[in-house]
Amino acid sequence: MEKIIITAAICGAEVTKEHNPNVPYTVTEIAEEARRSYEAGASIIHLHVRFNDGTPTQDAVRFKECMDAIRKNCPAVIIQPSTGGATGMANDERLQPIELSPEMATLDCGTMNFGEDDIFINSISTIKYFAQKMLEKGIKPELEVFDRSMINTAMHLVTKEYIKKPLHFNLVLGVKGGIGASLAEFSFMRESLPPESTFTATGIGRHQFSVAAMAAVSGGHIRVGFEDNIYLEPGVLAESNGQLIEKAVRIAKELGREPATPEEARKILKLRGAK
Ligand code: KMH
Ligand code: ZN
Repeated sequence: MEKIIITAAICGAEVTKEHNPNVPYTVTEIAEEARRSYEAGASIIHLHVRFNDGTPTQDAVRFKECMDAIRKNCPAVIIQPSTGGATGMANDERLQPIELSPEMATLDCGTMNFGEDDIFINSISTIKYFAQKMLEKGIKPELEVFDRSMINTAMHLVTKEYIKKPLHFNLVLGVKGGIGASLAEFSFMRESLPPESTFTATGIGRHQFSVAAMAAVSGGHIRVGFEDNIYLEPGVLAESNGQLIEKAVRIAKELGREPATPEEARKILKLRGAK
């Protein structure tokens, strides 16, 4: 079977040191968590950044500092900045990391309740605006879909030529407000993808590793990390993102999938830097 791309979502915008003291905030902490993830087998770092007090920011200067520090620790790794940021951020605030011309970035494909009180706003015109910017800069969008309807929205944008094939999706399962993470829900999402697209799957909270296994056996790729889950096993906080990646690698290998290097991942995803 094809090699498996493991993405490490090392920090996120919502999880804090109160949830798990090992969540990285500073540039050094973020770069160190990226290194641990890479050494454990991750080929993509999905990146949010924080100020030193933990406040999430999309500030381009802070992103550049973190990206430079990550590249120093693991030069080959693919860095995938978030354009989702945190709920409540304005569009142009969220888009700032695009100015750094990363190889990939996320493109969130719909509006939804996000947890108990927050609303994650992505109108169709917002998604088009983000997609157009990525197209102009040759940045491959990872299409973040939190529910089935968001796949329809992504396909609408393909028709309108805001997004070019081959498509790459991230099926995010288990956010409160989005689709759940059962096998039936995973299969429904997976079967709804257009042919020839690649996909990663992300299970939130206790669903992290069951969704990883579903992705591994069905030809997909895996995302794990503190952004989505802080536990190594029930009741046991992970000491680092590296531990979560190691567990994902063990699952993937048992299921016959070897982790892809960043170079292999670039080829599989047809990124602009692929050799
Ligand atoms: N922080 C969430 C509101 C993304 O990275 O593009 C959105 C998010 C998705 O994390
Ligand atoms: Zn994210």
